[in-house]
Amino acid sequence: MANPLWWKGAVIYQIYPRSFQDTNGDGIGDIRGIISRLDYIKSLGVDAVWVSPFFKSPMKDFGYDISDYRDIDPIFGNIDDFDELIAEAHQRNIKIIIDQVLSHTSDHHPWFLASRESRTNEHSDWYVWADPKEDGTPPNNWLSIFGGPAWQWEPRREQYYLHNFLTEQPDLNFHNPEVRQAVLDNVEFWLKKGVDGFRLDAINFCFHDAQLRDNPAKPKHKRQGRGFSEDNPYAFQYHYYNNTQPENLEFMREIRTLLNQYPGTVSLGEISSEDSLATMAEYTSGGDKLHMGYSFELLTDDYSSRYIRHTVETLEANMREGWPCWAFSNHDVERVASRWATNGEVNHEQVKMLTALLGSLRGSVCMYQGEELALGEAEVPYESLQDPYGITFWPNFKGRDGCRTPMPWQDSEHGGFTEVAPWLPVSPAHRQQNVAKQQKDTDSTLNAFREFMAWRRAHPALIAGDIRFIETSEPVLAFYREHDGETLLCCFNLAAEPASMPLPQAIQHDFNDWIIHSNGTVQNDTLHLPAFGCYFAKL
Ligand code: TEU
Ligand code: CA
Repeated sequence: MANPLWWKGAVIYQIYPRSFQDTNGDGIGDIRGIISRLDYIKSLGVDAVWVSPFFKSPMKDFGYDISDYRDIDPIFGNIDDFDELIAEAHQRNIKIIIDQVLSHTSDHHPWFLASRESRTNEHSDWYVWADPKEDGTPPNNWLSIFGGPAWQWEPRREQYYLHNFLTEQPDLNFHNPEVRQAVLDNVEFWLKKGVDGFRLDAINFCFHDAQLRDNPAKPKHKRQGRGFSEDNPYAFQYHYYNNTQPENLEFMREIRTLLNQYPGTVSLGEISSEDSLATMAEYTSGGDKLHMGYSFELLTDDYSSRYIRHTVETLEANMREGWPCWAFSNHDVERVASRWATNGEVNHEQVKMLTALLGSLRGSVCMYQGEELALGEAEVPYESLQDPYGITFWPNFKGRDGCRTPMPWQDSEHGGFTEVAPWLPVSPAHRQQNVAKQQKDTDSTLNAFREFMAWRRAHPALIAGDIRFIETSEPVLAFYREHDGETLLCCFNLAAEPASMPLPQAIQHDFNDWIIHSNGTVQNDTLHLPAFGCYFAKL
């Protein structure tokens, strides 16, 4: 029987479908493109893919604004393509996790089109509507993440509606039980199709503060990280949606109850609150809420062993039944190869080390397409910009297009992604790092990725083991992973210069012959690590 706990310690490969592979020559990736690359995905040695939204959408936020939750957008294909994707993936023993954007819909969704018409119709209470203040201004001071007030005026109702993101992404009113039921019915539609789980977009945004209280101000030094520009006022508020709303936890239970009817399916919640470590623990506690929480904490600019250790240890201390899920990159943040570059340039040895580090943390991990190729953030000129978030805050914040440019499969004009001008240009630097070239190079990051993932699979301590950190000084990070009598020592040099640490315990053997990027040497109880070196050993 298939293992229902397959997701514990799984490696999940995130696909941004617009930019993965085009098969019908319109310059936009599609589901058939994913199918055509399943053998490549299999070759990476990952357990699952998470596919970003491909549902019917006006594409104001590139699919995170959904107008039909049960259909595929024609840009990406049709429902038969999706069925085939599931079948072909499952045949290769790859699980399929899909995105579910529950907190808001598109403003083109029939629910919203009805709701906006009047204050008295079947859907009038399905979104968050509020009267203006006496002077006609919005009901409170809430701001949208993407800029400006979180309230948009609707003349038909003479009321404002709430949108935490774009104005084209009105927030559903989760206080209304009919809304929750309708949302869960949509989720079940995909469970019946045979998906293996969900990445739940912005799941802590579902419930708003029913009293509509003003958000309190936040001191400047406490602003949220992750590329938020200093002049985005959103960063200077505490937000009521992520103050423990008991209703939100109750909704997590409703989701879990549904998933329990489909054994082996998993929920991975994207929780981006101010105190996301605590919120993650809460949302995954008790064994009756979400299975996994997606951590934002390593998507930040902070790159030091102290920070990484502190983050992982804090989460470990908070988390009980829940299981963490770590990522260094995704479709919303600057690619890690650039973000953590130590001298401003992508370094392939660093990326190999980071792959080994991410794959050694306790928890599941998400690797974002192109991370296996050491792709850095692409330069997207203002004229080519697509992301509305970036267009608003340019040039202080350049938006998310730099991590969303197409996959470079080969060294040709559009990198083998498409035959025509793609929706975002393929980066010339990425073309040099293409898949075909890296396949042939035994020393490439792509082959190091594969080799590491294969080795990881053979070591249950790395998948299921406990984690225990060792006292080190910068730039070395070191910990044990322990499972079933096996103890592995994992050491990483985060810097571009050699480093060393005292070896804490005698070792049985190292794995230097086994994995190319385990390359430390021991001399008189001291471990010497080359620049961006790693060391794996058995105690
Ligand atoms: O992102 C949720 C979220 O919290 C974002 O604010 C994220 O932190 C920000 O984009 C970082 O720059 C999810 C999706 O991942 C994102 O792509 C969507 O735009 C957003 O929800 C709205 O659906
Ligand atoms: Ca296409």
